[in-house]
Amino acid sequence: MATRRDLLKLGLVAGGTGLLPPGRAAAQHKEFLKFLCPPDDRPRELDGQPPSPPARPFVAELFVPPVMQPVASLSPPPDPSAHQRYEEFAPRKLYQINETEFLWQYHPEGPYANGSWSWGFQSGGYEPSTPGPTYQARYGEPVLVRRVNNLPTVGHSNVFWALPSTTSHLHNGHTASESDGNPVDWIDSGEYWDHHYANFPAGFDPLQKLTTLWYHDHRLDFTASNVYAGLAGFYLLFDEDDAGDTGDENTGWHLPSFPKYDIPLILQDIKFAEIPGEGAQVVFDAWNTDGMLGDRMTVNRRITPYFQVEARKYRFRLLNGGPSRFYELFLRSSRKVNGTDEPPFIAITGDGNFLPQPVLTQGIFLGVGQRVDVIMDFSAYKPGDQIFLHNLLAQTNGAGPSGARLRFSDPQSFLMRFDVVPATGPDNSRIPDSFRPWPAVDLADVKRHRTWTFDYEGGLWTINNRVMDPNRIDAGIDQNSAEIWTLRNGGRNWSHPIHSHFVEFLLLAVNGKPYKPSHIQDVDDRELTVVEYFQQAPEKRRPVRSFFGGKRRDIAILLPGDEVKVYMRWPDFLGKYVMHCHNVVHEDHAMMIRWDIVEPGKGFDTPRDVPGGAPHVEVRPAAPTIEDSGSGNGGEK
Ligand SMILES: [Cu+2]
Repeated sequence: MATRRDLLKLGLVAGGTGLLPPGRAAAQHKEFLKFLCPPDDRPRELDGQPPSPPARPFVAELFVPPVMQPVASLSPPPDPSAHQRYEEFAPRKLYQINETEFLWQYHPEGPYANGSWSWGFQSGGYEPSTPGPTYQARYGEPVLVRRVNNLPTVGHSNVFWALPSTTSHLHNGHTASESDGNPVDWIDSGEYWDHHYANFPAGFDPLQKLTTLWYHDHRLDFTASNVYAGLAGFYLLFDEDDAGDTGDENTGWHLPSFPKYDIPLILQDIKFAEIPGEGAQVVFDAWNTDGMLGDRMTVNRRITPYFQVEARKYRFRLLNGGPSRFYELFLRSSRKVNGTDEPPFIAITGDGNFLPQPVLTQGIFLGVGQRVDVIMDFSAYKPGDQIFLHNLLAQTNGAGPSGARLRFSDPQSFLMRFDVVPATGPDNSRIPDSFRPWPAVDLADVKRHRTWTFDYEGGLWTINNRVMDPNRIDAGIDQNSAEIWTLRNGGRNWSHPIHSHFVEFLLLAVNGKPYKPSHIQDVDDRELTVVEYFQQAPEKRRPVRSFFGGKRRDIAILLPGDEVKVYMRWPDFLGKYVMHCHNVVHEDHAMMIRWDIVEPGKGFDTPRDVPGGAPHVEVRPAAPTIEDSGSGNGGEK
């Protein structure tokens, strides 16, 4: 019988584009894989597959993940030499989080009632969950997270289509390479990895602060399956003192208090099949390399849930958790309030950062991995009123949005329902007039220009005609320098949400036109600056049609034929990172590059092999086996 290591290798070879030089990979795989990626003008339709078992909407209650609690100590203690700048940012809190397999109840009725096999996270005295517990992190408060892989060994998990070999990326954390959750820094069942999150803004620039981050699996070739299995959760970064985003509505910006009135919502579409004797189980299509769509819309992994809200303001952190669907979100209320039954959102962030000013918007567009925090004000509603969250973007295949719109009445458009109940106390939250300006673009620091073209070749998803090879460095970036990257969609029909790790970028141009963040186009098609917008009397303000994020982001949406130009700079750490398509099915097949931050003056343009014989997996700083980790599977000894 094959050993676990053999199976892992087999898994790698099967997913395998990362192991071969690009030319050989393309040549060898072309004959076998050409059917996987259809021609540009013929994306494969996913309709026609048997639907998931029925599930009545608004029967499941929204799951709100618990808040992570620190532990007093870790045994063995963390190894300071495994981390960059560890002593300088000595952890002030220690956490332990365990990756486990469990039955998760997506819906309380019918074939869903007994639960579906899932992977997720468990910590402290909490039950395991997906999404996992939410970190309440703070600038100025470094933490260390010990992540233990307590999943069953290969071949022994009920989630048979994912790989119990894991690495966890803190999406868009400003994180040292060894703690970033690089795709090759994986651990197997029974092992652990220490992540050091220093929690300071890039370049110590307060304008580079972040707010809504999330953690998710990033295993090379298996990201889609492992995130789809449930390995995701939120990491919320608050400001360090009594100013700004404190998490307390009585201080700073007075945003609704965490965690009671500040709630993260991960949107994921899941496909189920009813298995005799096992009920509804999650279906993963390993043969589909276009992208996967589910027909059951989940919020925090409950199918179309309801949530009781007090008649007051809330902050919701909307996250598109993939794997492949794009969303455009709208609200609809059961009766007209303030003259409308289509209330707007008040958007306060785009991806990981605060906007200069809040934006009133009718719709919110989210590519996979993107976040927008919104304030929703239920204070004008009466107990018994209902507000529905809809997705009106139609999508029938992995190519991206079809261009058609769903109607509010379409059952597929419903994501969740907010049920208004009386307020239980005073609402001391406010909506500030302004947050933080964008960080500056300093063109004098630009050392290089690079162009990345996202396309496909021989059944594989490519960047600059190459597939992912973790032993090839596609870009060497001088530490502390800035660069301008042009991200180009080479396909005529495919949409790609492109994510680069470590720092957020500033948008310079979209399709050749300079990006003008100060301009908003409202629903009456008037163009006006944010300042002009807010100078209007409140009753004269009209929402924007749809909010696509601000100037600063960590994901660039490349719709068919799009080209965007972005500015980035890379201070503080050295080491290996990645850029990839966040349609995680594209990422796994193998639309990803490795780029490294190198010492100033040692940067390079032409791809080169990893020095020193290019081991597939580099020497790992900290991954000893935990004896008797308590889950019952314990891993190999
Ligand atoms: Cu893509």
